[in-house]
Amino acid sequence: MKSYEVNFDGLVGPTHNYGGLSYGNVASQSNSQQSSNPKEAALQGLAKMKALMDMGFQQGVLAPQERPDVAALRRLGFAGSDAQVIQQAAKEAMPLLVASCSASSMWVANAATVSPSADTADGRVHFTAANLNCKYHRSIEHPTTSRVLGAMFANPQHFAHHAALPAVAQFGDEGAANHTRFCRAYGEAGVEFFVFGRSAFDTRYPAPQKYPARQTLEASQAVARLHGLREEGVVYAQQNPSVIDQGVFHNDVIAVGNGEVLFYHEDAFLETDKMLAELSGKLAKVGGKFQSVCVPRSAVTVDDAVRSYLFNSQLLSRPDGSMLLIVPEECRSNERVWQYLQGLTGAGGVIREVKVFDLKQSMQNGGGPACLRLRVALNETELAAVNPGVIMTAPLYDSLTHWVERHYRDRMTENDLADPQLLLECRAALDELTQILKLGSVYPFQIN
Ligand code: SUG
Repeated sequence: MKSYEVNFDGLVGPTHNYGGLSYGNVASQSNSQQSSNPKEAALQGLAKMKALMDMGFQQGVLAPQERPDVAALRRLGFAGSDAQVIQQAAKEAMPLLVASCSASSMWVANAATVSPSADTADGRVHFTAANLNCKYHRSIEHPTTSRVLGAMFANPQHFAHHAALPAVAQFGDEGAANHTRFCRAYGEAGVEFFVFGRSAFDTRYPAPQKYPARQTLEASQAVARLHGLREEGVVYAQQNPSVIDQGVFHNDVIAVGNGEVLFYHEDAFLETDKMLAELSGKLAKVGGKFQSVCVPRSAVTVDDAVRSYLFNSQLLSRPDGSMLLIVPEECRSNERVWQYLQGLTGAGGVIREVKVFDLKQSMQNGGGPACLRLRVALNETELAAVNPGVIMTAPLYDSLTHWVERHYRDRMTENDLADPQLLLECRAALDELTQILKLGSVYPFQIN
């Protein structure tokens, strides 16, 4: 049976702004308070989806969330009508209003961890929504994420959904951004690679000194258990704490894998050789031949990687077995990174081509091409069971583009977030979106 990797991209929501909310994420911190352009952000994301679809890849779309999250503000003690809640928060606690307005659900690599059916004990595709418990503005995403994923992958015969892990730092889980799957073919059993930043219960593991490690070993292990993965099909590795302290807040900022290939920076992991041997051994047991492409620090520094997002790229398989790398424009403007990429694609190895996309609106909050997509490997039968409303087609692209043109503002600052009218605009837009994507009622304003 045919199988595919389907990339579901997060549609940027109408409140996209630069809130400076993510300590440890260099771009989020350094662009704090700049004015943003939600319309441009959404169109940049849609252009990437359309381009990948036109290249022949399977592409889907994941809906944004209701923001401002008035219910979240009410839980923090703000009361009255929706407009009063927003105005009171703006007056007394602007950072909380900003957090409740973040469009951060666009970075769907953090929406969930997904295990394809070939890896799981019950032969279903498993999803665990990420609790994103390290940052308040992200911790409020998972209830809606779960409803949206449930509406996209609704058939219980093929899809199993798990609620987010307990919402404490010891089970901090950031979803697919710290998870990679290696395989010979998408429909065959593979090896799932979980990368954590610290252990919550075992003090023998080192931890970063400056910035938080968002993913714990215990969270990754819990996800593997929930999904029914075999021990032989799982590898755990620790991220190098010193790169977290240099701004690598998720592993997908310093490594990306696809098929049998891991593309990574020399400083990405601890005990790299042991980890590579384990990946290679376990992949061999399911018939695969592991290949690693290491980028030496002499060619690209960790700082270059963080600024250019070289590794936050999408590594995609082409029909002839070679691979294509989708990188952000920032890679072309970094001389060392661009030179490295020229050498890489010219060397006759597995990565043959680089395509550049302008995703500046998202990049300025630390979200590159890989952050914007959630990968779901599906066989033909499973793909046919996905809600067809969320699979990208030329007409859907046109509808979504017009929808953005009609509903989005082209400038957003803190003052705009305090405007109660914004909530009404967002709800009107999202209500229409659920009809375009055939999601049913998934937002708090639709179900309460
Ligand atoms: O969680 N930025 C996101 C970026 C997530 C990127 N995802 C992956 N690497 N997979 C974060 O730090 C910034 C929001 C703000 O500051 O307004 C933010 O949430």
